[in-house]
Amino acid sequence: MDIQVNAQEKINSFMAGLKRRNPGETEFQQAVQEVVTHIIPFIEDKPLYQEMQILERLCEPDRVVIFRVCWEDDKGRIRTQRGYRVQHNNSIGPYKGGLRFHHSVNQSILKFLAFEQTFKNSLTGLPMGGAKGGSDFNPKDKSDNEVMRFCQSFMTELTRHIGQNKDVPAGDIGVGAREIGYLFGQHKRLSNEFTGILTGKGMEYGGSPIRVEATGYGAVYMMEEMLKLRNQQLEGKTCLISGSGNVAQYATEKCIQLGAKVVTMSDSSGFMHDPDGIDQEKLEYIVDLKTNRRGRISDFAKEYGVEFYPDKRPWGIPCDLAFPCATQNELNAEQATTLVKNGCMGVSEGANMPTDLEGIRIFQQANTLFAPSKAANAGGVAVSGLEMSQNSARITWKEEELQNLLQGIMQDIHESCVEYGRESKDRINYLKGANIAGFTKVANAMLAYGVV
Ligand code: NDP
Ligand code: 2IT
Repeated sequence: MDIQVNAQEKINSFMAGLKRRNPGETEFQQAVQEVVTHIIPFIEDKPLYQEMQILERLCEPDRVVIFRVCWEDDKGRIRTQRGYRVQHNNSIGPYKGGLRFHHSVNQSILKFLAFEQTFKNSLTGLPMGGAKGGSDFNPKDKSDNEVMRFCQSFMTELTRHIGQNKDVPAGDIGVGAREIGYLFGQHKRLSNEFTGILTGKGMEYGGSPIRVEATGYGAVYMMEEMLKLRNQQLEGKTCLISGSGNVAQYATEKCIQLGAKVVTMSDSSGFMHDPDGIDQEKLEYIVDLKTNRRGRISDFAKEYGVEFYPDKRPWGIPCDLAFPCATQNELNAEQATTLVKNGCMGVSEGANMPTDLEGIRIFQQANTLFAPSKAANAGGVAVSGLEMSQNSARITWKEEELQNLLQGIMQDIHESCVEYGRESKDRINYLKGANIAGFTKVANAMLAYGVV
């Protein structure tokens, strides 16, 4: 009891200091809170971590680079955007993490993502540190030429900060195959070198098989592993998926392949409900609509005569399983309560931090299977790590090999969560497990380096 009170006081005091030093950065504060809630009690009886201020150091990014990005739009007007790269921690490998282009991007969001990435990358078992970057540039209403000019300007500065052994960015919201191509092309031109400085590249120029599919597939593999422990399987389950971008598309595909029924997808304008379930043909329509035609999910609802709910999220539809795959804080306590009430037995987070702190509490109280993003969506960066290995060796592995590696990595992550997160025979706190397993490897590397 005393130990618990003591730990709670330490958490409160730690968070008060963090909030003071990072004012207004609510997403960063939220991500840290989610982690220290488990790490502070874990290090209670480990004085070395405390003396060496490992947790304090882990909550301060190695550096935050902020830069101006100027570009010219199709009307000849000069536009000014802000670019970022948050290099959070490189104790176990080069900085690694995606780039996000979205009008909402700010320092708080990128610091939370880089912080999370450090734990996630550690969980994969591969040698990668944590980083994140991006810009408040919105590629959605821009022409291909505008996106190209923006990417070239962005890379002209970013190029100073990255390198195959230093920092290897990839995609995230608003950064897909098109943007990676423009970014890689500009880096190649500036450096006069062909090196693996980005992942998620096209197959013609150093990409890896199944990188596109990896995040969504991985989130479903994680769910499959959790269900197995309860003698359940995906087959026959009704699933809600939010988002309709890269992660949502391939989570849907894997659900379909494993015999589950996906009845919703969404975008920033609302969600559609297809009670018959999205089949492979409908999914192909959605992939083309969202990726190539850059359309809206409401267009799918019109085309297939299903209901579209403007400005709403899908969590009120009864389901067995939920996969939030759009963005942070898209699932709150009220929506979590509705999901539990409607019989939802599992949640696997394809997006980063989609469930807020209160929502997580509701799932944990109800003993809902809950795979937090740093574990559930780690398949994407894991295959990015494998892309780096292939680039270093200048070879491409076979697709089948990568499929097996991805599945194996997700199984290992699940096992680590169970090892560190088991609270009783039938209760596993996957968030606690992921936090402690992710922390331990990075922390021990930091101890080895001394005070740096
Ligand atoms: P995409 O840009 O391909 O798709 C994003 C999807 O989310 C779109 O449907 C978009 O709708 C929707 N969305 C974005 N912002 C909002 C918002 N504020 N409110 C409602 N909907 C929104 O991105 P990804 O699929 O790559 O990324 C989705 C999530 O997965 C993010 O949290 C990302 O960090 C995470 N992730 C991605 C990985 C990857 O490999 N790509 C790896 C691990 C995690 P619209 O079309 O209207 O913009
Ligand atoms: O959040 C993430 O893990 C990603 N956007 C993928 C990062 C990567 O380097 O592949």
